[in-house]
This record gives sequence, structure tokens and C-alpha cells, in this order.
Amino acid sequence: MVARGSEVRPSAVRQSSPRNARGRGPRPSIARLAGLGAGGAALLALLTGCDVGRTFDGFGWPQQGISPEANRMYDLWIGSSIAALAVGALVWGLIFWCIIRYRKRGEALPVQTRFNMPMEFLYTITPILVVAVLFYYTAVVQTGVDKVRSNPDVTVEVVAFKWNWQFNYRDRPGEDANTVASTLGTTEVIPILVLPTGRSIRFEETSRDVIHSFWVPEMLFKRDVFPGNVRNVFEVSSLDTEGAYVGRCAELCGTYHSMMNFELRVVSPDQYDRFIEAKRGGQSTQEALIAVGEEPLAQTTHPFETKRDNNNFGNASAGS
Ligand SMILES: [Cu+2]
Repeated sequence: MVARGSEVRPSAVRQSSPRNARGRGPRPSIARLAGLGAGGAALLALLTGCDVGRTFDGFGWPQQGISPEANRMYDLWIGSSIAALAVGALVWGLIFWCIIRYRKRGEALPVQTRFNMPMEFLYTITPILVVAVLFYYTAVVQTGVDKVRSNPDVTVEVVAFKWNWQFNYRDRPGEDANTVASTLGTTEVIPILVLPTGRSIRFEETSRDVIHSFWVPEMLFKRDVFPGNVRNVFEVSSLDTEGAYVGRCAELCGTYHSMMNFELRVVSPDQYDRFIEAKRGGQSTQEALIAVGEEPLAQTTHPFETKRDNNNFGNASAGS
């Protein structure tokens, strides 16, 4: 063993200098290529500038949120994706550099080293720093999204049941508040939740039977609706864009779960006030929507058609 080791070592030393001299040619060009690639990627990101996320299709995250909370979550996702890509590019670069730079070029055993304290320190500290930064921004955004004010401008109670929704407009937050107006979804009519722009809105959720989940994709947020004494509460500080947005149940809750849709209709504060007044005056949701100049029926989804009537039941039993 000793003799073999002593045979290998000198040859490794002898061969090391010509190998380096030969390797010097291709090395700068590989480094240059890697540098050009990284520079090009950075330039692309900078030139597309203000909206990196949109350029890369949100890195898989839905876009165009309609509340400040949605936009903050979107920004967190984009920032985290860019950080992950930067770390990924660095690691891939180092892996490929090692594969090329230290590839096998002969039978000689390379110089053996044991450890390198600065390197070990660096690759212990760097991941801890990366995780700490990601944790900090996640905690800040999550705290903002979960923030509940003592006195929101609008409070709406969301009642879920198999397989539809009821929306109760309340005079204040809390279980003891009074319902001033209500909208109930039926088999024929999709329930429309009317809310104003520019006001803070509290959602208080409760279920009559099983677990459902209140989800408007444009809020980039969903929250489970529990039965029993649990009242799941969340808020948006405002809704920024008027329009009609489909809402869905996002928790598998039974046979017609996929048909458990509603519509969020975001209107101006003035329209909202008049809508509530009309509802308090005894009008139906559809009448009140017409009264404030809005479409009376849902624009983004439609009731589930069972296609069950006497005729097709008759046909089925006849076997034709
Ligand atoms: Cu459901």
C-alpha cells in the first residue's frame, strides 16, 4: 500500500504542471460563457423591469389581485421565486464548473485535501441567512394579511351549506350583531355578494353542515368555513377594482361541491349604500341590483343544470 501510494504521488506532481498549462485555454471561455448567461438573465429581468412577475407569468402564482393583501402576497411569491432562482443558478453553476474543471484527465490521483474551514463556515451561514430573510418577509406579509381591525367599514357574514351560500350584511362585527340585509343562493339563482371599493371589509364565516372553503380567486386567498362554534374571520383592507368575480367552494364538501359557486360584485361605495338601502326597503337582491344600475344575475357563473325532468326520467326508464 505504501509503495503504491509513493508511486502515484510523484506522477501526480509531475503531471500537474502541463495539465494546468493545457487547461488554461478553455477555462476563461467557459467562465465567459457562464458570465454572459448570468448577465443576460439579469439584463432580461432588469429590462422587463417593473413587472418581472408578469413577464414570467407570475412564476405559477395567479395574477391581478384586487386587494392590497393579494398584491402583497403576490410580491412575496415573486421575490421568493427570484431568490430561489438566484440560489439555483449559483448552485447549478458551481456543479457544472466542478464537473468541467475537475473532470478526469488521466489515471493520476488528484491532490487530496481534507477540509476547508472558511468554505464550511460559508456554506453553513449562507443557507441560514437565506432562510432568515425569507422567514422575515413571510412573517411580515402573513401578519398583514391576518390583521383584523376593531372597527371595519363593512362586515359580512358568510354562511355556507350544502351546496350554496348565504351572505348576511351585518351592522357591526361579532356574533351578536344584527343582520340588516341578506342574500340567499338557490338552485335557480347564483347568490351575488355585493361589496364596495375603498372600504375595509370583514368576512365572518360559518357553516351549517360540513367544512367548506370561501374562495374568490382574485383575492389570491381562501379560507375554510367550519361548522359548529368556530367563526373563521378575515379582512381585506379594501377592494380596488370594480367588477364581477366568480367565487367558489374550495373544499371537497359532497356531491355538488363543484357547483357551489357564487359571484362577488364589487361596486362603487355610493352604489353599495343604495343597494343596502334597497334591500332594507324589502327589495330582492336582483331588484336592488337593477336599482343601482347593475346586472341582476351573475355574469361569471351560472346555476347547475341537473337536466332532470319528467321527460328524461321517462326516457331513461324506457331504456331508449
Ligand atoms: Cu362546499
